[in-house]
Amino acid sequence: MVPPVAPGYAPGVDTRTLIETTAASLGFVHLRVAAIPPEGTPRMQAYLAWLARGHHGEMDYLARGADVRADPRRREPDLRSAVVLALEHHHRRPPDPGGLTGKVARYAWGRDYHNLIGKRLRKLRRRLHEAGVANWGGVDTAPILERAWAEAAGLGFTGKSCVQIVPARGSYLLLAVLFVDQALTPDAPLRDHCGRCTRCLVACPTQAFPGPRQLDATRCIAYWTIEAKGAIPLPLRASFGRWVFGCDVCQEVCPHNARPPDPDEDDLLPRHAWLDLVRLLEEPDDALMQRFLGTPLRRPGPDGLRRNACVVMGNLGDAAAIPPLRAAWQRGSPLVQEHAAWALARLGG
Ligand code: B12
Ligand code: SF4
Ligand code: SF4
Repeated sequence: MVPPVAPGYAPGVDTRTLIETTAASLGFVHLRVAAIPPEGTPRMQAYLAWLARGHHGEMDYLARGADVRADPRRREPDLRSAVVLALEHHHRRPPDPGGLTGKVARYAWGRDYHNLIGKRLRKLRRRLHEAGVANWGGVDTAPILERAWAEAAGLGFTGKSCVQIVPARGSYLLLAVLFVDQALTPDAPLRDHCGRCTRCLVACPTQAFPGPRQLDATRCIAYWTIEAKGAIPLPLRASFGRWVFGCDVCQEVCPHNARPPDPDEDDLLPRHAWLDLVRLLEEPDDALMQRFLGTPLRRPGPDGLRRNACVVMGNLGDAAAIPPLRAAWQRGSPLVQEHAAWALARLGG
């Protein structure tokens, strides 16, 4: 249940307090503020270098809206401050059901955060408009470099794994950014808390980090199982292990995530922490998409999910996967057929 929006805006309440009370009433757990610097978005050079290296792969949408991403004032000239908000999704993984099942990254266990946070953000924006505060922002899909703003606002520090980490709370965060037309009191950025640790860089199953705070998405399991439409490169498949959607390895090994998980928030209950791989292969498209309605699991589409399921089945080394893989190889789409053939070859089937 989302609590109601904060009661009426009392004259004399400063804008930061209004934003903080409203955001807290909407369930945002973290909030920090950065001033928009004269030169625009922080870390923009690192972002452009990342694009130039082709580390975004097929995610062409990231190259679009570059002018607004570089400076949100190109969209709304009066914007002065960035308000960075976050929810936590630090949940306990349900026990391994065993058999032919695959793992899902934590952020995708429940309701799609685009909807969940988007709804809360719309309420916050409406409240600010009522109070005469012009604003613009979004969650994930707008051309906003969210982690760069989170770093500048001191919401977290940038781990060597690229993720934003709140000291003592961890990195299982979902971010949103709201720009406002007022000069709010900014927060100070945090210092680096990684020190000499390199666990994430070493643990990444596909060696997707060319260096600290650099990620080649074209090697990342999250990229291939969620974003990419085509065939997963052969040399990477065996490294995917049991990850059928997303990957949490670089976060699971991080000492900042060692605290006990939170009780589950209603909307992010771990409904889909493990997926039945045979069901993914056999369920008709409509039923599959209906089952995952309102969750991030719809993003790869039915054949993307089946492609991922074939890879995990190939990795499980269980002969029970051979009959469903054969069926997929006989009647699946060309993408699914090719991944089923790979898995069958790996299982000796
Ligand atoms: C594209 C994308 C991806 C791609 C590429 C990820 C990447 N590392 O760039 C893929 C599909 C691989 C992906 C994976 C994941 N993603 Co993603 N993704 C995005 C998206 C849409 C854009 C990110 C982007 O612009 N990347 C380009 C790179 C260059 O930028 P960046 O890492 O974000 O920016 C930092 C670096 O430039 C860094 N930097 C560069 N040089 C230097 C040098 C120094 C010294 C320092 C300190 C910093 C630094 O500073 C910037 C600020 O931190 C954002 C949402 C958004 N609009 O921002 C979500 C987002 C980053 N993803 C998110 C999540 C949850 C994930 C996954 C955890 C999902 C999963 N479990 O499978 C993984 C994590 C992988 C990882 N280790 O980063 C969250 C991150 C939450 C957090 N705590 O950080 C975001 C913010 C979505 C959200 N609204 O919550 N993602
Ligand atoms: S999400 Fe997984 S594959 Fe991607 S960088 Fe982190 S550990 Fe590597
Ligand atoms: S695992 Fe270590 S190096 Fe990686 S982000 Fe966490 S503290 Fe930093």
